[in-house]
Amino acid sequence: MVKLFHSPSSRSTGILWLLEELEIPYEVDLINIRSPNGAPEGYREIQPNKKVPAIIHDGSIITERAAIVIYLCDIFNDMNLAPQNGDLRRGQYLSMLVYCDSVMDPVMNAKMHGWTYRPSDFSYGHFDDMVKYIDKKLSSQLYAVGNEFTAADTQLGSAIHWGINILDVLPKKSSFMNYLSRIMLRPGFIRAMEKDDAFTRRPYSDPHLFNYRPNVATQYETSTLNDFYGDGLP
Ligand SMILES: N[C@@H](CCC(=O)N[C@@H](CS)C(=O)NCC(=O)O)C(=O)O
Repeated sequence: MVKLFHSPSSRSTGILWLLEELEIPYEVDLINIRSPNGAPEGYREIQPNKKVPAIIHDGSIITERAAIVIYLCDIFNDMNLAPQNGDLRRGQYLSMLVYCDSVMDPVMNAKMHGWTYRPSDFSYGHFDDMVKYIDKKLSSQLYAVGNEFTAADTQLGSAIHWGINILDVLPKKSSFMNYLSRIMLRPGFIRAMEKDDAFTRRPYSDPHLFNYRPNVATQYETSTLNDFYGDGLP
């Protein structure tokens, strides 16, 4: 059984979405990253920076979103969400997964916080280069890797969803909006949003007694995507 360490409406939501797309059983342990001191200190044993997501599977702890996606899809690929070694798309798939975390995420945050820096000084470069690259890609293909949905779309889709619908930092380019309308209507995305919505109304684990709470993911109240986004649904 996979256990996901998760905080609702955060970077771990993309992994929750992936788990829904994979259609595998999983448990969720809610981690309160938003308390004044962040996640409980004991959680550092799972994630060294006390960040979500993290997963435990078969006694292994896996951290970092790209690594979690690669790990899960290499083991659970019944839904065919990850091009395997030998598939010409494998390189694009891996590159996009890492690009989402190591370029898109930091440049969007730098932009949001109004940082000025020399793009050549930082590995993630310039926000505008990222926008041009992703716009070009999504103008010529339907998904992150060609015209078929892959696990990379749970990460690219999450980044674009956050960038447009939550942080309002990405331009509403037609390539981005069309892509969002494709991915946000997926049953896996809708289920993940419904669960996340229900999680926001659940009490967290006692921060002083960090423990594993099994099966909370299977007990959730239902809501609709419209309830979640209101009029903001693209
Ligand atoms: N490098 C990590 C970053 C994860 C991350 O930034 N998580 C945020 C969630 S939005 C977090 O847990 N922040 C809490 C904190 O830093 O205290 C990954 O890609 O998995």
